[in-house]
Amino acid sequence: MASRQVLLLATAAIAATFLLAPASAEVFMVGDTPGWTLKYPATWTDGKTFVVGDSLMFMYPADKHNVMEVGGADFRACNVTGNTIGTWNSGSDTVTLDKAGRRWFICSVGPHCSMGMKLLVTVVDATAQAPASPPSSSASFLSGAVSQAMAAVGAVAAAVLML
Ligand SMILES: *[C@@H]1O[C@H](CO)[C@@H](O)[C@H](O)[C@H]1NC(C)=O
Ligand SMILES: [Cu+2]
Repeated sequence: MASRQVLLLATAAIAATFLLAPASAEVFMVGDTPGWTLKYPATWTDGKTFVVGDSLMFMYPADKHNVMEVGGADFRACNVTGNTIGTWNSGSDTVTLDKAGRRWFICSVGPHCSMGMKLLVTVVDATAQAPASPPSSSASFLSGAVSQAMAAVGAVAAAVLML
């Protein structure tokens, strides 16, 4: 009897971890080790999921690069004189992904964009499928947590299919 309760508690704890995981915003270091430089790897976004509330941290020598947010057409053409949505140039810039959808970032210095300093992120909304009210009893909390964890897995699967 006691071991069944321990098992239930352990299961609830694991389910709660899944439940709480999407709430903690992630900070992504753009490009990881080389950062936002000419060595920025084109494959950096592979396998990553960007959720609303996460943020991008661009680290680079401020005298050599910058961060410019543009639209899709200007991104594809590396048009540094197109319509600018935002510009950052401190060398240590945090950009919060505050809404779902696509965002396009380039470096507007010289030919850097065409040399590979361009980043497209697709931001997904993980809270869209959260339940409206918190469950009351521990049993319904458990099933609620499990179903939300399943919903999160489903959302990621759907996001992957949309790419
Ligand atoms: C760049 O953007 C400007 C302003 O929208 C536009 O006039 C120009 O044709 C664009 N150049 C390219 C190469 O797309
Ligand atoms: Cu640059």
